[in-house]
Amino acid sequence: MDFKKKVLVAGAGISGIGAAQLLLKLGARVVLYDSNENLDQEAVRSRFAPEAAIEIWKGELTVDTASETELCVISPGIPLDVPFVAVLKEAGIPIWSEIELAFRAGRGRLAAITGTNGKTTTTALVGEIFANAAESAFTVGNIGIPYTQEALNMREDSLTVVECSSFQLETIVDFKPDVSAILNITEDHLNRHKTMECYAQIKENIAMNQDRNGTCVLNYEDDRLREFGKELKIPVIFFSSVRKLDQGIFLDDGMIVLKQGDQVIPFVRTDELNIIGQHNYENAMAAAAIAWAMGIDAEIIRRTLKEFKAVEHRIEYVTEKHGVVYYNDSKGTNPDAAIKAVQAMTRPTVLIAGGYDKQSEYDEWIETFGTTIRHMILLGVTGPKIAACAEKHGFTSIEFVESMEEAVKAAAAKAEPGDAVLLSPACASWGMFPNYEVRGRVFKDCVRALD
Ligand code: UMA
Repeated sequence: MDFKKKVLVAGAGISGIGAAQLLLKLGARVVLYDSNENLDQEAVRSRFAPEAAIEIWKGELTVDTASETELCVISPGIPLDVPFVAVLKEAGIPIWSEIELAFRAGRGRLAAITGTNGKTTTTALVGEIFANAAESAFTVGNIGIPYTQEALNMREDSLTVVECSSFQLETIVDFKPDVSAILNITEDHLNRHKTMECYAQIKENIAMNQDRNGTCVLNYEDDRLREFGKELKIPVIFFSSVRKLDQGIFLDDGMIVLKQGDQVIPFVRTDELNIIGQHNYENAMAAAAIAWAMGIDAEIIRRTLKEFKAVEHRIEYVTEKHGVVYYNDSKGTNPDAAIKAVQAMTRPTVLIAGGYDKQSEYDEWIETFGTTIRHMILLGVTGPKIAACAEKHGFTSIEFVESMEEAVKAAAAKAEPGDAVLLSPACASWGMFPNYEVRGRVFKDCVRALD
């Protein structure tokens, strides 16, 4: 692959910087472009060697400037309907996802995981299995480490797992994992992808270049994915947490079991796992199936499943204060993820929710509150919309706050010994925080600062 060309990298966040650094190493001339007029160009420039062949542009992109470039590598957070993308398309410039570039530059074997929920936990779990199985292993992608940042460190014997968001899968071309997985598809990011059909199709792109040497791992309990799997022309491993499958991975009396042909491979009992809730059993099953399809020894998979602890921000235990247990589920960025957190609560719970508006519907989430959620504290622009929806469903114990600090103090005042306080917003963090990780850490800091 010839990278001796002028490449426009769109977006100067961590993906854009990773992509630009990779392209420079491959000999490209790079323009790092960001539409943010207030971008600190000096700070971005300082991420690169002084002699690096890079220009940094910000603001509006015109057809004249765009036409000088031969390829655009786009960051996931940039929607494809923004004006400068139209300029690039008009100039006939190919647009690659940042993961497409990394895939072409990387080496070794690759597992790729997508889904609306559970992908970070499953990716982290597969990453640990790979780290226990191989001398060289990488866990990259939406989980927070740009794939481009690590691509050139990969070797022929490396095992890599990449967490893929729909944003990243929207502009893949030849991206071809050895094993792909789609964990579930429920409503999310409709403000960007417009329809469920479009969102689902983008997720299904993950398997579009695979051939019979590859495998796709799919959730049998997701109607759309079950049909998708039946039509795929490549080997499929289905997983199910609710029924025993003729072929695939499922729960047999609390034991995670894989059946392939006449082979029956028991992995671990669910009570041997450190991650709780049915959705986590699904994540464990998907991870075991992915690792198995990658050729990993069953004993290594078993050992890692038993050792693995919950990832940060996903129903993460923070601390106990005055008999109240605090959980950080900042990764609950959509109603479906937030439902899983409500269902995992075993105590009466004070819920902190609200955030950026992705035009989600909240009815199903509020219907799961039952007797578990006894009070809700709302912050962010979605607060009034969530409150209106909750009141429609007869849930009225609601208060509004302006900041996370205020939310935590209000929750501590409301919670009684024996209760839980759960941050599980059902919304993205954007607008109030740069990302869900910062939101989760601010929450944890506020909790620790309580008397
Ligand atoms: N920008 C533009 N024009 C635009 C929009 C944005 O120039 O129209 C610029 C911004 O000014 C900013 C840069 O793009 O400077 C930000 O790029 P980005 O939003 O792609 O963010 P990165 O820092 O590169 O982080 C991205 C992912 N972010 C998003 O998809 C929004 C991170 O996922 C991911 O961890 C990282 O790449 C490494 O792969 C975060 C996320 O929220 C965690 N993901 C969503 C989710 O999980 O629901 C999809």
